[in-house]
Amino acid sequence: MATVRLIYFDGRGLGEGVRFMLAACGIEFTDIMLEERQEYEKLLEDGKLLFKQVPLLEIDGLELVQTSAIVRYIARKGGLYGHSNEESAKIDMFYEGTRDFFSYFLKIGFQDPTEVLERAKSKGLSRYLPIFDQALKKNGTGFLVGSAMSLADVGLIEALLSVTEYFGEDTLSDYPSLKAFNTMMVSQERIAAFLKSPQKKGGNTDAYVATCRKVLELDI
Ligand SMILES: N[C@@H](CCC(=O)N[C@@H](CS)C(=O)NCC(=O)O)C(=O)O
Repeated sequence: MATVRLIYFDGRGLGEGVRFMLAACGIEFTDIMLEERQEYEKLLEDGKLLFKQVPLLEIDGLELVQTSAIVRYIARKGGLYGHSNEESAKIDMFYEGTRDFFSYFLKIGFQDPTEVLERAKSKGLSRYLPIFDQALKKNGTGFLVGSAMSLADVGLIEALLSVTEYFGEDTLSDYPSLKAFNTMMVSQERIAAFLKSPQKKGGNTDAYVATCRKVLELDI
């Protein structure tokens, strides 16, 4: 089988959702972690980055960019995109909600972590935890859409793991459906294996932030 390569950084960022989806679909992949500006420039010269941005996923002879397009490709390939157009649309809605939720955590280290986490708590947790808890309760299958795991669930567990990592497991105490979802998802065989693997990245370190700034010449 051809090698699947994810070109990103040695950190979570936008790459982490791609890693989660590859793992959930049982697709082995190699993490290519950018460290130097020249590596990024070479990708540009080779015409691999349509919008001059990473993540880039090389899979099935394709060079995919734009995180949402990447995870949807993986979801369709792995059967995690519902069983009808209607289900796929609902999965999209929930998945985009998980991205808005998760985006609070992306800024850690690029902005003052205390302020980022305060904002995540006051704006993010207060909005999204009740919504996802109610959605799970209403669907009643343990999953967000239909009766099987989908892209939406993988997006949600990625966000929830950051919630419990930064704010503690007790944060979910008032949300029984979310709490049960969290327990169920982390014990799914492929997700459990991924969480223990070195491909699961830790929180944003100073080194990760510095590398992103250097390679992409960021002014944030
Ligand atoms: N909409 C794009 C955004 C990708 C993006 O902003 N990537 C950053 C790294 S996390 C990047 O490559 N920035 C370089 C630039 O925009 O010049 C996606 O979802 O993939």
